[in-house]
Amino acid sequence: DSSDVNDVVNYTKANFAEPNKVYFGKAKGMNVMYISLESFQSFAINYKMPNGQEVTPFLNSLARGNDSTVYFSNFFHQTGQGKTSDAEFMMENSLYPLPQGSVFTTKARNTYEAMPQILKQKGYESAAFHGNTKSFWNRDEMYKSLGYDRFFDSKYYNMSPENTKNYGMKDKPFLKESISYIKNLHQPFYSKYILLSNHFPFGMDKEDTDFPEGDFGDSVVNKYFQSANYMDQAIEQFFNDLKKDGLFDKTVIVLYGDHYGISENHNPAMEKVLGKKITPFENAQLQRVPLFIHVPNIKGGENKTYGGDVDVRPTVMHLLGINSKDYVQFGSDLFSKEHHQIVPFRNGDFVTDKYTSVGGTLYDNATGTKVDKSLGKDADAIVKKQLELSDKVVYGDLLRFYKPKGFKNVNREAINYAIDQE
Ligand code: GP9
Ligand code: MN
Repeated sequence: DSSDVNDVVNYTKANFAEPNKVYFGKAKGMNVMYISLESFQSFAINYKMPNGQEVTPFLNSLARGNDSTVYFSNFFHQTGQGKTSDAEFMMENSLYPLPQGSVFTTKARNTYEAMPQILKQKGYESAAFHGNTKSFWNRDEMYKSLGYDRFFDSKYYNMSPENTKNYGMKDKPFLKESISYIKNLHQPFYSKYILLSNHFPFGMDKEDTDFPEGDFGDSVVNKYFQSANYMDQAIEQFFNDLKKDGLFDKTVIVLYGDHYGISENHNPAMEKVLGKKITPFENAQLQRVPLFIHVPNIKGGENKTYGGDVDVRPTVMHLLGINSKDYVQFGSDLFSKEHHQIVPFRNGDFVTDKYTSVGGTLYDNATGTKVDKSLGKDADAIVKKQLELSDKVVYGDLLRFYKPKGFKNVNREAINYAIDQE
């Protein structure tokens, strides 16, 4: 009830990290785009095939700071069984997904105070783009609760056999066709694009790639590089289209890997890729996914701050000049000097800037060796507390009882994604 929500609000306010003045409001009034990079893990950034070819030359250029982009190299996914949808959930709510099952499928009717609805009050139109059926992960229900005005699903795309593979639209035609819808959005807009083609088991149609397969004795790992290279090209094409259309310089673009693509079943091949043994410690390090944030007119480059999905919402709100203090949030602004460098995983393991905890064993990040677990005691308590409070919010639908200043609830009845509403 409302006393439970008070505990949560008190906790999140007490842990608020003040915005960094250098970044606060840097992107005020600008458009926002989130691009979900399917199954994309950080080990592929700057990775070179045995013949010397970079897998993701375009994303590598962003990692160097090109196009006013900041690259977070110590960023981790925090997803559970809800995979892509869990990452979406965290990005927009700064809450954790559920310990079992998917919050999108089981808690879509809750009250949320999510990015699309927050920005609606600042005059933004919101739109989600996804080249597959709208009911996948129950998105058509959940997106209403998040406040999305528009949802461009498979009905809006040319789903020809050449344009699609197992999970729907291939990234190049998907982003190409999205451009015409983007141009018709009211500005400023808040939007997200769910890429699909770099999905397990990563096989591609021959005509879509001339990039070499890997030779690591495992078809999934071998094809991952090809498929990641295709996604890299699709993003470069999209950036060029945005530049041509004059959108690039008035848009914040957040690109993030949604979750791991290569599971522990493929460790023998991944050991060849990485040239080292994949211990429980190394497996936790492999949960790094890239986070890039393009902000017009800022100085780009690598940022080594440790963080995870829940930290993105306060980071972007502060870039847009909206103070997030009044909102229930478990993350903190990655640019803040007070940012908490503790990254909880959904199973209670965690990574900090110094230590990694896996199954109750603590490791030193610098050496990967076991250390006395009392060194991680404080972080462990924070991780447990955060997951527990977040679960209370989601299971108890507690945001019903708390409204941040100036926030207006979503009116689900006023939202309709049927194509004949156009
Ligand atoms: C499908 C996409 C892929 O819409 O979300 O599913 P996932 O990566 O979550 O298995
Ligand atoms: Mn996914």
